[in-house]
Amino acid sequence: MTTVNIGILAHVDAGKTSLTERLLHTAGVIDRVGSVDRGDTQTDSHELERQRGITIRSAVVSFTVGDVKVNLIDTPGHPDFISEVERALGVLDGVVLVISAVEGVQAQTRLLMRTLVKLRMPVILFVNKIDRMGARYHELLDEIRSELTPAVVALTRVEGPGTPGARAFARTVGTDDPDFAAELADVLAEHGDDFLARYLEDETSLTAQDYSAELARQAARGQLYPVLFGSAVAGAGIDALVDGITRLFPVNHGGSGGTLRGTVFKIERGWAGEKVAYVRLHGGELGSREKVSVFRRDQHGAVTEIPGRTTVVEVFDRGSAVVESRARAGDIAKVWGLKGIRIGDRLGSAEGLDGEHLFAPPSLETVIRPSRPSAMPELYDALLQLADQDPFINVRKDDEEQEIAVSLYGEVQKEVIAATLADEFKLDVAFEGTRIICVERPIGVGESVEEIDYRSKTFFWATIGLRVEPGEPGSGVVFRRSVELGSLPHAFHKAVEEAVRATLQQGLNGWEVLDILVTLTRSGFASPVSAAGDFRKLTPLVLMNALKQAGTQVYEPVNRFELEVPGENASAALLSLVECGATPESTRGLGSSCLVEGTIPARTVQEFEQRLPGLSQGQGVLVTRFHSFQPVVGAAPRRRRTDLNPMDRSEYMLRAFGRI
Ligand SMILES: Nc1nc2c(ncn2[C@@H]2O[C@H](COP(=O)(O)OP(=O)(O)OP(=O)(O)O)[C@@H](O)[C@H]2O)c(=O)[nH]1
Ligand SMILES: [Mg+2]
Repeated sequence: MTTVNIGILAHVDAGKTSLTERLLHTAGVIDRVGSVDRGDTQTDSHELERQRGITIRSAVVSFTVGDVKVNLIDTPGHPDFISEVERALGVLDGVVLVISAVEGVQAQTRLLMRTLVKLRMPVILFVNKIDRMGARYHELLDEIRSELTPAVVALTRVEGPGTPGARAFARTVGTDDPDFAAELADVLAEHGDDFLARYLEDETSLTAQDYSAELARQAARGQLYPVLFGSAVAGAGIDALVDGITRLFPVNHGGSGGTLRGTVFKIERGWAGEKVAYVRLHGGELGSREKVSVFRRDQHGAVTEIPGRTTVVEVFDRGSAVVESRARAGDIAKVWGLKGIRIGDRLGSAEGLDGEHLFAPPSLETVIRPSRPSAMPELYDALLQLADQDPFINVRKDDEEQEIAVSLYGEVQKEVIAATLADEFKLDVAFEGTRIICVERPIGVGESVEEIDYRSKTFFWATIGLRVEPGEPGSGVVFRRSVELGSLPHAFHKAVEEAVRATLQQGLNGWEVLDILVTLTRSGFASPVSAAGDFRKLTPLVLMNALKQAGTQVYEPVNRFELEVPGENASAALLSLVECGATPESTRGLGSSCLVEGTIPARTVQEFEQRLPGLSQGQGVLVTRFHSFQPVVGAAPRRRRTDLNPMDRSEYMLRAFGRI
């Protein structure tokens, strides 16, 4: 049996979950089509998803067509949960990108399609909701060509769009659709030289099978995007979609040779609170009670290998059910027994750990407090468990201030975190507003030295000199030494480097310091009294002194935005954007709406979002994503008045011991 792993992606409410349900029904996995509106679908299985009628976490289901097993990942469409989409994209063979036949191409659709094109991912575009009033066919195809990609061909035609009885029919070469062959040949010619040559030589010699084979070849390479129309709710056009999924995407033949290579893309808690990892196998095999190496990149960029052993390995079998079995290349497996497992880990091989993020990380953060102050440890523990499922929330704890902060994409995600803490952990929490995450960069050069003082009683048995200066843009933190090699034992050197990186989490204004070059200019130790701890504790003091001399500039995040509003509201929207500090760069008509693109400071996105329904009769759609950092003009925002950075802590200790 062959396997294909597909993802269903789209903007919010396009019908991904409804389509998943319909596919499961068509494949005979479920007897009755569940409904998002009733809250009884297979993939929106969490209480919160059912209450809200939106998908929050991606979910895996499986069905079989002929001898092809299809593992399907239903993803959330709301931009606050884009990290779920990112993780799914790393394990897919193909994507069904859903577009509503009524609402058409949305800003989120453009963002997703751009990413899919960049990844060269095979994509089928499925235009859903042809049964709804206002559904379009030719106009929508034009919209797809101009807004997404010209490399498309419609494989279905529609009768009665916009009516409950709308039906979709597969277009075939050489029948009652005389234009189809010419239209298909035209798009196939772009990437099919041999095909084009044969077409030009004698087009009548090409059979329907020739067209179909060339179409499958180009679709599987992400060179051509077939468009299918249908309705998830009414069941129209689904057979053609199933046919496309099994014929147009590259399938895995399940060879079991080679070394184990797997990607962990989802973590769940089992009944007893144990971790269950969802793993896509790219190579090799994995079974129950087997030893496995887990590879991970730590926060300092080093790859670590952690030994583990599986207890149970299950593969998807029909629907969301799983059966215990050996997982083979191409499979998606649920793996029990790997205790410390995290999202993004690799099994068997470190290959693929270098992957860059496809979408920007969250640019907002908030402090969370439990309503019962004594529940801080429980809250921290609960958030760490949530971070296993979504590491982007990046839980941070300040012990001295008894504060916990998390990173966020937006307000809906915040509400979901609060509801999850209440439902699953019985914790009531309050948030301390949402603020943007800034960064600091050094603006000059600074240097500082602390020597072991043999005459007076030295507090730290370590000599450290550090110089800081601006690094290359995008270089993060670069640490190097100018002191001669071998002068400092490895353990001490490592302690300095680790302390440098930890200290730079909070610069002069409390923000992470980036694009900085730190050089170890002096070092010394007193044998045998010096210990790594001396270096670890003294480094923050020296580094922060150097940083103070260098000075830092605080940068705030700026997002790119795409705003779609009804034409008549465009000027009001533009005015409001400018009031929010945005820079609109282009404006163009899109049917009866207007599309504005530009940049907006992340700090005003929320304010603009609140204004938008009022100035667009609830019809405006705004999508923003991180673009760059820009220097903050005027007073630099400090992370928290209460934050004691490591420098202050060391200084405090030294004062306490009478050293300064
Ligand atoms: N008329 C009609 N309504 C549909 C169709 N497909 C989905 N819907 C409705 O559209 C709404 C959203 O459907 P979902 O399946 O939850 O959409 P989704 O893309 O999974 O949404 P998120 O996961 O929250 O992004 C529901 O009210 C569905 O009943 C369709 O083909 N025709
Ligand atoms: Mg959904």
